[in-house]
Amino acid sequence: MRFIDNTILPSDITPKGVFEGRRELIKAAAAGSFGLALAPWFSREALASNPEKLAATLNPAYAVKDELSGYKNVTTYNNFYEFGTDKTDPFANAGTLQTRPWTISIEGLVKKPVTLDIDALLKLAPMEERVYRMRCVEGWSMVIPWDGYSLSKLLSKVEPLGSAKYVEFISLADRKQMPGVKSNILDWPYKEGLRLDEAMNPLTLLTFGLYGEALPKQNGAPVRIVVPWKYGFKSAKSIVKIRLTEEMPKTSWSQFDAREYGFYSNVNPLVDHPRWSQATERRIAENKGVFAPKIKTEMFNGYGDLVASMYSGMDLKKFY
Ligand SMILES: Nc1nc2c(c(=O)[nH]1)N[C@H]1C(S)=C(S)[C@@H](COP(=O)(O)O)O[C@H]1N2
Ligand SMILES: [Mo]
Repeated sequence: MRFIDNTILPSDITPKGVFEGRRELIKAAAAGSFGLALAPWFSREALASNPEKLAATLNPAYAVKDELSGYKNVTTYNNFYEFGTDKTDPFANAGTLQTRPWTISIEGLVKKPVTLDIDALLKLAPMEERVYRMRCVEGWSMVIPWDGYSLSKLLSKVEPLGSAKYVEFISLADRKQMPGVKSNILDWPYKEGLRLDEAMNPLTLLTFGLYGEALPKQNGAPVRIVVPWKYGFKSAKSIVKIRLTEEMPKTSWSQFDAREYGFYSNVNPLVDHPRWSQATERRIAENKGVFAPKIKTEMFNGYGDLVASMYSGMDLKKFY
């Protein structure tokens, strides 16, 4: 079964394939090195194929003080089902993703629909660096410095109509570039959504980079959404379309199993996933790896002061 915390242990890595090319080598070494030291020849360039610098200014209002998870963990242990369902698959397989040329179309219930090239998007607003806590629904969490700007800056340019109530995010789905799209585990393209007020909340980040560099392909290059008070799957990667709608959009994970993955999916330690508790999380820190102690999960992932008012009067057990 997928979407369970299938922690990687060094014993999961077979020696076969270790010398079958650089990405394979790095994948095996990176996965095997949870708890081990990084080989000296490892460079950041080896972990990301596109280490283009982004000039971003730290926004201290949105920078948590928790220990960072470390570039290697952030870029080698994650989910991106378009490239496979194991935690090391995105890093091993995302090299085939073409991130230029790239456009995003913003359409639906807006006054000024537009298709924007990635280079225009990068210049649309000043780039900020924000350090966010990220909580995967599977029970692990990371602290990641992201680079981007509030999605609201883009949405206000297209002028949402009064009838717009939701925002849908659609990721690229190209079998030629994304080997995982051949499997039918999800209904492709990957689709996510937010209520319009959630999408306009300044915390919701249109994201182009991490650690001051362009997003590595495995983290959703060249542009993605980051919504830190919700479970990680709400933060759609490699998006090509943003659509404003009146009806609540269907999302890939709620289509997969509506009982397990609701539309809201706010981080909530009081609402368990049907198959596991959400009360605690394993915080992946720079040098702790899989042996990191569990910590208590916070309501709204600790962002309640910035987001709780959007849900006042709502039964969050019903609207999970
Ligand atoms: N298109 C797409 N976006 C996706 C996913 C995916 O499989 N496909 N996985 C989600 C999940 S489950 C998580 S936890 C985060 C991980 O983001 P990160 O790898 O940058 O930490 O991406 C989310 N966005
Ligand atoms: Mo996740």
